[in-house]
Amino acid sequence: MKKLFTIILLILLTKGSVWSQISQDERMQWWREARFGMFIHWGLYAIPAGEWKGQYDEKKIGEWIMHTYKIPYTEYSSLAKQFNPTKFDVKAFVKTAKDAGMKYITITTKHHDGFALFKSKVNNYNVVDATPYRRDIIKALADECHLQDIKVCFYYSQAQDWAEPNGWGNNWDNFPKENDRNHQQYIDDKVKPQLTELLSNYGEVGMIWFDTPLSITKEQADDLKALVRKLQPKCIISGRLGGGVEPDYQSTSDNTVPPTTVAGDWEVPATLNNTWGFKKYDATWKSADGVTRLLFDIASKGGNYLLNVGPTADGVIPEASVKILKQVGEWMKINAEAIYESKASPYYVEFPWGNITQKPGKLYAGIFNWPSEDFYLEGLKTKVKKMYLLADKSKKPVQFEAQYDAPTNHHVLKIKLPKEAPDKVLSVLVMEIEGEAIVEKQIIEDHSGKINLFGGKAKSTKNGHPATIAINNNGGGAQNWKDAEIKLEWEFMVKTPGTYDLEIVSTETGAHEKTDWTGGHQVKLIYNDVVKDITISPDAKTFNPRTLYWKNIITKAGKITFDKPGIYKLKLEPVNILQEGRGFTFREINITK
Ligand code: JFZ
Repeated sequence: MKKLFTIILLILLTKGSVWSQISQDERMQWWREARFGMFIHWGLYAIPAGEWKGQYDEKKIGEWIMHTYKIPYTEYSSLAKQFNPTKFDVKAFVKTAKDAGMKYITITTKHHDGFALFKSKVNNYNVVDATPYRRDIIKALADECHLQDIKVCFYYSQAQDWAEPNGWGNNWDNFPKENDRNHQQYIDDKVKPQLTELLSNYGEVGMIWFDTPLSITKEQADDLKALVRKLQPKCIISGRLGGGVEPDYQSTSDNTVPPTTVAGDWEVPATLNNTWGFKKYDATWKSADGVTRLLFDIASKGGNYLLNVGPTADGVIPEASVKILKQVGEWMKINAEAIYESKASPYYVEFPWGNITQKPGKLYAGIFNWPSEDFYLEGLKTKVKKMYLLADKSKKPVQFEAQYDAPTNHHVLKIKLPKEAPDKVLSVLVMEIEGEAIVEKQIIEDHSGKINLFGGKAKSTKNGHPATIAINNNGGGAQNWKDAEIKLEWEFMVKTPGTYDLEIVSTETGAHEKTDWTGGHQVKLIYNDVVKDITISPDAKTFNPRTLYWKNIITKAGKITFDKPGIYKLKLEPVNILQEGRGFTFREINITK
């Protein structure tokens, strides 16, 4: 008997440590499979809705209104007396997310203004204690999500808190100077107790979405991570924890989609218009088509899409948002197989026609630029057994011809698509493949006579040693390339001799409300014995459907001639990179027939 008791005691004692330890893959599994979630920014800021004492600003995000107009806490907090979202229908919120095909909801439990949408015993600046509404919105949402089997996740601003003298960010009230504040006191008195409430009182929480970790130290971040792990080991920690402490995944800059596949777990937080919190005059809605294409593109690069709604003060998700998400949901009803549980494309760079997601044994080519004639997929070494359109329930085979050019060791699939695309937004062509998808590394002229020298595919060196330029600014170009010592070189295959057009592409970047671009950089393009001196100038601007806000800037660089088929090299060597702004936001060189 005594032995049995000892065994039971041991099991109970180890439960907290052993059974609660789950692997990173187990923790991330639901999130990786989900691919698509709803962000909700809701709070007192929905009352002014972008206007303060007759002041408006198109370029300022709604949830920052207290900061934008330096509204004293005493004045701003009085908004709580007006917060009474009587039209709030939590079932409608969850239905909107589920109908769009979203698998998780991340709601602001406390944003930078310090106001909590949940009952907090440690701070009465919250929806239950400080408003006529008096109900715990987070509890309502958490219960409904659990009931409807959709993950509930909590955004929590762990540093900025404009209601707190020891929080970060409020430099307009009579608070201590930032450097004299006791940030640790703020974390101990509000952040950790409220995170404990959120992770103790609302059932299983899918994720804590931390944000703007202003000068959060490593110790503070470690502390917050340990607290989440202790209270709910399965709960995911988002990318903006801070302190250089490893979160469970990375967050891109807002509305920023990388131009390539990106390894690991990452997520794009994005708006449906130009604000997170509701603004009564922001009608800059993205199109459902654009959002659907971004959903596919982000998944094709291995990421998740966290798409935002900003409910009004009376608790309603704007009709325009609901409409867009409903249309995305219509597309998902037919094509979700290409999104859920999908992995990134086997290719590194996106295609002009769309992109590719994959699952074991299948590639899903998502085409938003439907070809008027034969469709070509170049560089896939893997044998394709069958092709069909995902929208075609009968899986009628799509005819294709696998071509192989021995001299260049180049594989081309020539595909006979139907004249009309099954879905003008984005049509998915399924390719059943034999084994793993393997693609050629060599850069080869494609069937249309285009050679794409993408920045990320160059060999980059400084004084002969490997050097890197990060190709991941908002528009997909180089991030702050200011070192003129770094040189790029590509090797590529030309199939058709002749004279081609040469253009250098750089990108806009910066806050989407005020994008910027710096030209005037001087570079040399060197190929064979030809040297071209080019000044980066805005000869043309093109819309990039992946970035929506940040355009591609085209610099015409004249012609380039190849006398015979074969392997060529081209070098881009900066002569002078202007140091102001964000440097040379180089993206790629295109050589086109
Ligand atoms: C932050 C918040 O300030 C904002 O109100 C909203 O909640 C958004 C989702 O997150 O804004 C950011 C944070 C980080 C970047 C951009 C905006 N970033 O890293 O580029």
